[in-house]
Amino acid sequence: MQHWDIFCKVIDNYGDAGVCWRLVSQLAQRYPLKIRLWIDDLACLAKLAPEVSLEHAMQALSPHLEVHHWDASFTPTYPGDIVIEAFACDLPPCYLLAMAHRKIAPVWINLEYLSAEDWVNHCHGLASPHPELPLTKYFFFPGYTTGGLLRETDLRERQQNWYQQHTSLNNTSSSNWFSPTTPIVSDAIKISLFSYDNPALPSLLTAWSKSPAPIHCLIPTGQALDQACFFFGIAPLSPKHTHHHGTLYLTALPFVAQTHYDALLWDCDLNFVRGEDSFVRAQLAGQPMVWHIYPQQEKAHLNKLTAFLQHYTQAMPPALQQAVKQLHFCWNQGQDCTEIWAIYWDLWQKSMPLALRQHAHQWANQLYAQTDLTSQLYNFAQEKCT
Ligand code: TRH
Repeated sequence: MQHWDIFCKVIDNYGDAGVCWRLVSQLAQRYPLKIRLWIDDLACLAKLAPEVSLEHAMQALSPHLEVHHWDASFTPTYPGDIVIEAFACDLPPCYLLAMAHRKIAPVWINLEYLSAEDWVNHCHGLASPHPELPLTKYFFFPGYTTGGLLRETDLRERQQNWYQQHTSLNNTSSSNWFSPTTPIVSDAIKISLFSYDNPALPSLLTAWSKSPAPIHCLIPTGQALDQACFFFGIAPLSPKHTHHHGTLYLTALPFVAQTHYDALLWDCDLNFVRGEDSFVRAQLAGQPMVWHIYPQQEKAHLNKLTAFLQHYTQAMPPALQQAVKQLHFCWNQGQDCTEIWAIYWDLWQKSMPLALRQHAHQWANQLYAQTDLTSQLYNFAQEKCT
């Protein structure tokens, strides 16, 4: 049985663990492999995957999948046949040496961050020989024209089943997220908001509280919720509690397991997402979305954002294309979003009521037509083995 080692260092937030967890779960489900996930922050992983225990430095979650706490006491272990270094996290030096001493050198792959920029097309799959050891590292880029996106094989089916169940119950889906005392505003537009601290947030909250139609904003516990509560001058909302201001209903959500997060995206009319993994899930959900990109030094993230929007908005009618781009730039540069929100709202709800939804649906179809990341990565590794 082929043996895979996947190394993950959590820089901050949840994305590094989120991507690695999805990858190992999918590999373990699809292929006859023995997988070890080495991660330096078990607590972060356990938030996404509650089956992970904080008590055990090594735990077998299934016959094919082990989770190991990667800490300073890392001791040399026999390396896997395939070694994945997530996001250039630098392997432990003793492990690297052990790789070099294996009779057949492992296939060593650096799984990079997702980007729609052109240059990734040239770098995807490139080999880089180690300067001193008899090892070669390959660069694998997730992406729209490169290594694909993480996607479970049954995702679409689960989404369709979810819609069927909830619409057949007369659309009580939202009640899953709220406490029984929360008013269900039946005609409200539902918006999920998962973002970083953002100076633009007050302008959106203000616009939503003076909206032509009620808006129900669902915010997972975290930075955006803290910021929203501070803006309204209220004590931090406990999960499932609601603050009502003008036409805005703001409900705090608990941070749910990764397997449950999709249902929130499916349930909402518009999703504000961030980083990498929630951003991909929102696209696969086939609902309109706004991306808060992870800020990088020297504003490198703005090039990444531009490249994505170029692809994402290409098939939109020009007015919508412009509004979507502008909303993204205002939001990501922390500028006042009042005006652009009014334009976006008008196009979305009045002038072109179906255009955004249809576009989001078509975009998701395009992504589903592409081979997913796990299959591509597995095939890439097998090619390099031979
Ligand atoms: O949390 P993020 O901002 O993560 C990252 C990291 O900051 C990382 O360092 C950076 O490199 C990367 O972004 C680009 O955003 P992301 O990627 O969306 O990860 C969030 C994860 O949390 C994702 O797997 C979805 C999951 N999630 C839940 O499981 N439950 C929840 O309730 C919510 C809101 C999210």
